[in-house]
Amino acid sequence: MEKLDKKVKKAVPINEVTQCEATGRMLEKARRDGVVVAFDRAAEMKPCPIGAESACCKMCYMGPCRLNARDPYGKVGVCGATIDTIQSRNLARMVASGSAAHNDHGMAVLELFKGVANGTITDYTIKDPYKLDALCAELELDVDGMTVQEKALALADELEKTYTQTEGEIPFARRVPEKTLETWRKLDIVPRGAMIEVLGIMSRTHMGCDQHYENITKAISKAALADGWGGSMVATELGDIMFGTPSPVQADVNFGVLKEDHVNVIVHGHEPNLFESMLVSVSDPSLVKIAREKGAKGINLVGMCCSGAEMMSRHGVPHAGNFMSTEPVLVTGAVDAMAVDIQCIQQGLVKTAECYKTHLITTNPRCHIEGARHIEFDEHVPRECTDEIVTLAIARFADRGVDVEIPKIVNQGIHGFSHEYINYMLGGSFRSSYAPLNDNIINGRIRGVAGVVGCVNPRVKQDWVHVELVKELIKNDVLVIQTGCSQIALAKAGLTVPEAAVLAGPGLREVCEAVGMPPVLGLGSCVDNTRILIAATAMVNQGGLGDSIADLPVAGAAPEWMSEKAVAIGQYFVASGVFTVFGVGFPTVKDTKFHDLLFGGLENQGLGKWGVTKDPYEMAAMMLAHIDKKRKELGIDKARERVLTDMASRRELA
Ligand code: XCC
Repeated sequence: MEKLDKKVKKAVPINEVTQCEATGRMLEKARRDGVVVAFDRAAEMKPCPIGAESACCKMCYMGPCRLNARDPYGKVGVCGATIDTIQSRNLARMVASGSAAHNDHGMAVLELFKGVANGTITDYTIKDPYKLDALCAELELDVDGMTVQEKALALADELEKTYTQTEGEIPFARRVPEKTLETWRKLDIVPRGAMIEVLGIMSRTHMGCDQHYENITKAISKAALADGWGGSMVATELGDIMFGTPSPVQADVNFGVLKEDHVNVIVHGHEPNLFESMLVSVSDPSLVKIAREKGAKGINLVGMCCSGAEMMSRHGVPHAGNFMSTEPVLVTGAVDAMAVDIQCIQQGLVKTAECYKTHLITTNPRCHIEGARHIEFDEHVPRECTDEIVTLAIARFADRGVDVEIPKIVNQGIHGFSHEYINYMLGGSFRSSYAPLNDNIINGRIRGVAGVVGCVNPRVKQDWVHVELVKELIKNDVLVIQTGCSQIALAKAGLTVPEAAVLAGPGLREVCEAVGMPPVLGLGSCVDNTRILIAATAMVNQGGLGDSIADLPVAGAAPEWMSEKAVAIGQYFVASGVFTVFGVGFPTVKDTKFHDLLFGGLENQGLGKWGVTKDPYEMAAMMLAHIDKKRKELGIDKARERVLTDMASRRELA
């Protein structure tokens, strides 16, 4: 077997870098095989202390300038830029990149949708015409008497404004609770369109332009909201219309979903179109026949990262693991092909794939990787790409030439809780409603709701912060909703099953058992964080919990974040009114004006605020304190004190 030359100098004990047993076992194997993965590279590469706190500026070439985070106002850059200007410009560019990534993804989904509507793309269809009708009605489109295709075109035209409009408000601003929207208008942070907001950030953060952190922060909020209520929301909603709105499905998660006697194909990335087409290819009788002729029992399709989470939530496709497991999964030797599209594709995959003779195939015009084979995916003829990948995988199966070692660990869970399903689950088909959720929050059985989302990051123990935080939250009667790599961490920890209700506090447990739901609801991929915004809006509209999202007893967290998309997501939650806590660290210098604005000032303006801590228990305490503060402001804190001692009311619910 081909091995990497580089030796791991500092082999950190495996139980310190991951809580995922399967990933840990494959790290051991990688070390035996002499293969270096991101966990090892992280141990070798200390984070730059100046960059970690955003105290450096490279917006021009008079520097780069480094300020002293321990004495932030002791120095300025060559141009005179202060620490607040430098940090806010840096954060603005992170948000611009994160928002651009989600908006680009959303635009690709919109293009696909247009093609389906105008008949130029025939391999995909409209699977949820009811949702199409509902969206047209919500956006007040005049579609009376139109065919499904015509309605889809009208909707596509309207939603295109999300990206291209340069004046006014993005279409889904209409969905925002009235008081929240009023606050945005007062602060002038309602996004016009994603392109102009992202372009605006790149322009104003150029050397010598916007040099007031408060004004830059407004632009940050606009670009972030253009992600959450813009591009990401379009991706989720049009994805539902084309591929089906999720409802609960059982799905298997972990490395044990790989099958030694099958051809194993992994799809890793973010856009659903490649994955949907691959699903068709792996079931094609002629390809299955060839696989069988080569000695395989069949073709096994498995997801990873976000498109995996999306496919798992929609169709129950098995999921092998989250971001930090993408290299270790190749160490099994069982992966015959890994097809990737965009975002979170580590370049290190090329070397690891080479070591284990796995085909690593890039498919998207905006993500080629040096050393990887590229087979371009075209929605007009999608099977040309996906069939070719399956054919390569079959050939590799027939001649694997490496040892195969699959950790036999599989965790079953229930996923696919869309907003529509939550509505139905709580209220039933004839009276779909959030009333039972709000009622149980008001009477105190449920203390509040927390969105726990986001990446895994080798700077902290993989999955551990997610799992400990969520256990702590549910123990304290907080209902947890999840997406992305976080959802996979909890699925591996066995918390996405109804039986996990035994780990919840008495109030939440009663509600879960009455409804038959897990205390942790998986909503899908990172663009599906918009389902959380929609759920929060439904809670406001239902009544009894205040007039804006900022009034709700809810909090958010990204305990192991790493990507710029995560920062954009965090900021759109904060700007929507949610207290949002990041783990790992945060790229600002404490006790500076910009930091204080993000971590407190925005809340005084009627928005949410940021928090940061590495410790999951402290994170839970911060979120609970915020939830309790909101309960008090709503005057429902007393109800909770009563309900926890009131056995009669528990029996009544049961
Ligand atoms: Fe983060 Fe989205 Fe990537 Fe996972 S895949 S590492 S952005 S949580 Ni979306």
